Amino acid sequence: MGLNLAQKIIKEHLVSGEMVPGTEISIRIDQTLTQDSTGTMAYLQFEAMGIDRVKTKKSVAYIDHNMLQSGFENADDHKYIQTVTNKHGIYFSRPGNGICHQVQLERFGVPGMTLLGSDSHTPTGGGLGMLAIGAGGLDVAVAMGGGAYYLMMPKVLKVNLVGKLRPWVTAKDVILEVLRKLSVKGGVGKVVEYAGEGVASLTVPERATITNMGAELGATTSIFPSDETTRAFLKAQGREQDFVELKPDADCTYDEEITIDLSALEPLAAKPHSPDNVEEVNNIGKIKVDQVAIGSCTNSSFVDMMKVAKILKGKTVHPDVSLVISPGSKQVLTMLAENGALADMVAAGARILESSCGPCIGMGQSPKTDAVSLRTFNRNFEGRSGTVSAQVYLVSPETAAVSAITGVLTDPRELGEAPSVSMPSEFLANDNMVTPPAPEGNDVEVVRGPNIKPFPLNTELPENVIGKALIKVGDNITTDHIMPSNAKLLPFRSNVPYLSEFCLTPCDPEFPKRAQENKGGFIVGGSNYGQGSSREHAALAPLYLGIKAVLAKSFARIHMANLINSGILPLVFENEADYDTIDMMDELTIAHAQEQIKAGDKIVVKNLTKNREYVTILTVSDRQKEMLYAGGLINFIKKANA
Ligand code: MIC
Ligand code: SF4
Repeated sequence: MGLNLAQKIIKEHLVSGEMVPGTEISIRIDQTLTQDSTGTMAYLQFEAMGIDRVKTKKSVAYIDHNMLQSGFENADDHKYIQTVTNKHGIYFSRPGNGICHQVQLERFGVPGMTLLGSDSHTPTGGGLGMLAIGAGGLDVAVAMGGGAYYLMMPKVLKVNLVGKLRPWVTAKDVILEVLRKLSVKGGVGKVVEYAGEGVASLTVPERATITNMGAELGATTSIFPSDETTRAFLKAQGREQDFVELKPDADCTYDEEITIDLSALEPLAAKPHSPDNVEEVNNIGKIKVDQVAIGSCTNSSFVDMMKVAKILKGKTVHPDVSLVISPGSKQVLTMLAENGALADMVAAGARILESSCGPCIGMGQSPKTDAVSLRTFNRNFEGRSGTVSAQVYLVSPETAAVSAITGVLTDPRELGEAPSVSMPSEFLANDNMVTPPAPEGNDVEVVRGPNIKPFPLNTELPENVIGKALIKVGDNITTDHIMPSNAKLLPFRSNVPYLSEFCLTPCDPEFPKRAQENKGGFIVGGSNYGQGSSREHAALAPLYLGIKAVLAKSFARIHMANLINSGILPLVFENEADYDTIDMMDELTIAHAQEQIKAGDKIVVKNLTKNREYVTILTVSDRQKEMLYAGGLINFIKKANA
C-alpha cells in the first residue's frame, strides 16, 4: 500500500521504531532553528553536552522575539547566542533580519527535509513540503548534536481542499475554519496533511499561514505537497536547486479525513480568548476597534503586506484606532520600501515596527484597558497581549486593514473590489544579515553576560514522591499561563530562578511562594494542559520550584515532552471525575514511584487528605522512563556517557 506524504518523509528519516501510530519513533533531523527566547536555554544545554560542532545539514539561530532591549538583558542574550553559534557551527540571523519562520521559509527551507525548531510555529515550513516540528530547546540541542528526535508516530489527518477562495477570503480564513471544525485539541497526535484540487490555488506563503496555525490545533505538524507552485516560489527566491516534487502516493490512505470547500468560506475571526472560537466576521457585527496589529509569523509575507498597503493607500487610519504593522522579514520590508508600498502605509497613519514578533508576544503595543484588538497573529490567549482585559480577535490581513480604516470590525467585502497582488517572480534575496559560523570554532570566545544563569537540573526520582497539590487549574491552560511572557519577563529567559517567581501567577499569584514554602509538590490541571508554545521554561520554572508531577485530564504534546525532559511526571487521570475530588493543599503520594513506572503505564496516586486513590496513566516510552528515573534528559545523557 502507498504512503501519504507525512509517512513518506518519516520513513525516509526513520532511525528507530515502527511507523505505528501512538508508538515511539525517532527520526533524523536535517535542519534546526532556534529563536532568542528559547535559544539561550537550548545553547546552554548544547554546551552542557560537550559537542564541538553541530551535525545537522543546516542550523540557524534567529534573534526575533526579544527585541526591545529595555535593559542589558536582551542584548546579553543576543551576544551570547551570536558567539556560541559562531563557535559551534550555527548560522546567526541578526536582529532585524526577520521572524524565524518567515526567514526560514524564504531562505532555508527545503521540501522533504525535516526541521526541528525550538518554537511551536516551526510547522510553518510545512508550507514548503517540509516535515517541520516544534519542540523544546533541549530536544533541539540534542538534534544539533546529531541525535535523533523522538516522538510518538502520529496519525495522519487529510484535509481535502476543494474549490477556490473567493475574493477577500484568505488562507487565514481556511485555517480558522479548520480550527472551528477540529478545536485546539483536534490535532493532538496527528499530522495534518493538505491535499485535493484546492491545493494548487494556494501560494507557498498562503500554505505557510495554514501550516503555521496548525500549531493551534495541537498537531504534531502540518504539511502541503511540494509542486510547481513550490518550484516557482523557490525559483523566485533564487533557490530552484532546492526544489523536489513531493506528493502522496495515489493509493495511500489516511487515518482521518475532512473536506473544506474553499469556495464556501467567508471572512472569519477567532474571538476572545481562543483560536478555535471562530465565527463569520459578518455575524460578529461591527464592534468598535481600538487597535489593529498586522504581522507575526502567520501573516507577514510580502503579498500579505502588499494587500494591506493597497487597502490603506490614500486613506487614513480611523482616529480611534492604533494600527501597527511589522513586516515579517528584512526581505519583505526592503521590497515594500523599494516599491513605495511602505510609504502608502506610513502615509495612511500606520506605525511601522521592526521585523520581529513584537506585539504577538506582548513585546510592546499592549492595548488599552478593555480594548478590542484585531490581530493577524495566531494566538489570542487571555493576557498574551500584555493587557489582561483586552479582547483580541484573530483575523486576516485584509479584514484587519479594512477595519483599521472603518474603526469597526468590518467584513472586507464591503470595500468593493479586492486588491490584486500577484506573487513576485523574483524576491530580493540578500542574506547579508545571516552570519555564517567560524570555520573553526576553537578560538571563538563565548560571551556570557550576568543575565545568563545556569539552567536547573532535576535529581533522580525518589522512592516515594510526596507533596501537596499546590494549585488546581482548569482546562486549556496555556504555557502563557504557566510561564507568562511579555516585555517585562522575556528578557529573563536565561534566568530561570527569576522567572520562577512568576510561574502560574496568571492563575494564582501566590503559587510560586506556596511552592517554595512547601518545598515543591504537585500541579493539578484539566484537559489540554500546557497548550501553546514550545517554551521549556514552562517546565523548567516548575522544576526550579520543586514540582515533581503534574496530574491532568490530558496534556499538549510539546509541554508533555518538556516535562519529561525535565524529569517531571506527566500523569493523566484514568477517570476524569477524580479531578473533581482533589482540592488545593491535599496531601498526595506516589509510593514506590520507580517500581510502579517499571511495572506498566498505570500509576497510583494516593490522596492522603481525602483517603482516596487515583489511577493515573503515564504514557511514556521505555527511553522516557529511564529519563524520568534519572531526573530528566540531561541527567540521562550524562549517566549514559559516564
Ligand atoms: C509563542 O508564540 O508563544 C512563542 C513566544 O513564539 C513561543 C516560544 C517561546 O515561548 O519563546 C512558541 O510558540 O513556542
Ligand atoms: Fe513570534 Fe508570535 Fe510567531 Fe511566536 S507566534 S514565533 S511570538 S510571531
